[in-house]
Amino acid sequence: MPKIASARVIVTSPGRNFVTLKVVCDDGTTGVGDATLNGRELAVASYLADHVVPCLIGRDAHRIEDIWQYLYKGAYWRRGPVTMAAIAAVDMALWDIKGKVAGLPVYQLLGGASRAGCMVYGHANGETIADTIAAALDYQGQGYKAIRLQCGVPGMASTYGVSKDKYFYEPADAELPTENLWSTAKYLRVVPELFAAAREALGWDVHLLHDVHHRLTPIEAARLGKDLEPYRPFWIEDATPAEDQEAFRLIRQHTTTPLAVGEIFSSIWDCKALIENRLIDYIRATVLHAGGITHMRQIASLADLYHVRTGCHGATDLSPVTMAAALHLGLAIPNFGIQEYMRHSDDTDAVFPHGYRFADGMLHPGDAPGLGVDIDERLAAAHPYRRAYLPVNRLEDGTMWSW
Ligand code: EZ4
Ligand code: CO
Repeated sequence: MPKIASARVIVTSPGRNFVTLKVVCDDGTTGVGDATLNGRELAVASYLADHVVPCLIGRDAHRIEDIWQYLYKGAYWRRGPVTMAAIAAVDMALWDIKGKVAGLPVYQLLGGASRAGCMVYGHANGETIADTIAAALDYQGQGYKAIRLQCGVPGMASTYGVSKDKYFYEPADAELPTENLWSTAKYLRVVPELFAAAREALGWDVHLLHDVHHRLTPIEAARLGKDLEPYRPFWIEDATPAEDQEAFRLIRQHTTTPLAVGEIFSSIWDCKALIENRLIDYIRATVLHAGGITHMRQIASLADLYHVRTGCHGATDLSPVTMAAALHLGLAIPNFGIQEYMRHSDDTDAVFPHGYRFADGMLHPGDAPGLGVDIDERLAAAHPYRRAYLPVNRLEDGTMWSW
């Protein structure tokens, strides 16, 4: 049995910050895990290096479940994004090791492929509706079967999800948080226009998605859901801040537009009531921020009982290690729904050589043993950490709001 000999935390910034755990076994087998928490990276790096790694040395790397329980129950302090990202990194690395030792890709260890590949959605965004439609047509031309649409709000200087670059949206862009302004009234007018224009230009054979990014009240979200119904969106995401889970009952009562939530959830306990009360259709928790493959698989199993499918977060702040782990899990589980795919920059891809491939609107994790992804530590060292924050958001009168 491979014993854990050492583990190191690698912080690198090839275009954006990533925290990666590399676990090394006494037989030389290595595994990688992603521990990136956007804007709070060094907290997880310290949690891992100072508090988790010392407890790993000498353990049997094959005992994934036991190590998960040891780190979760053994810390006394449970849940939370820092803790769960750290546990996730260890968990991903151990699945990577188990796959390499077995000579099998991780999806085979999880039960084998349930489908040909994982349907992904790309991000079409633009300052104007016309710009967003042009970007969406480009994705459609590349074979995407699902596209997220975000556009600027007339009268607002900046909007969530809208970037200058056509393919890369990178919100963590400043040494101190940028201040954005927000107007719900202006926003609620433009989104239905965007969807009407999109159906006109793209037709009905492509899934269209939208991210509200936690900004509406329940009744406003209900309004948006109703207004978008004629255009049959695949989902609206994070319609309201999900710590108020009862809010989703109100939205549900008013609209048949499917609801997705959970990218900032860190455990099955954040998902449980929403799933069991049938208040959502897609759960967006990820292997990275929700405790690794081991815990995310448990969330997906719970969701499956209630016809809730996965729609895992896959923004650029989740490294290629998380993307690979998500694809192995997504390929294997019965209730995979869709996977977000915001392509990484060339610099990021170079630091994290990986085997997953896009074809026909889907990503496939590949058949290399383990996760099929690694970190080039020499290259990583050439990209030192740079502090970077997500923006904050205020209403036009200065009131602090959710970003
Ligand atoms: O704002 O990943 O659906 N994707 C998103 C992302 C999140 C960032 C936060 O780290 O909401 O753009
Ligand atoms: Co989102």
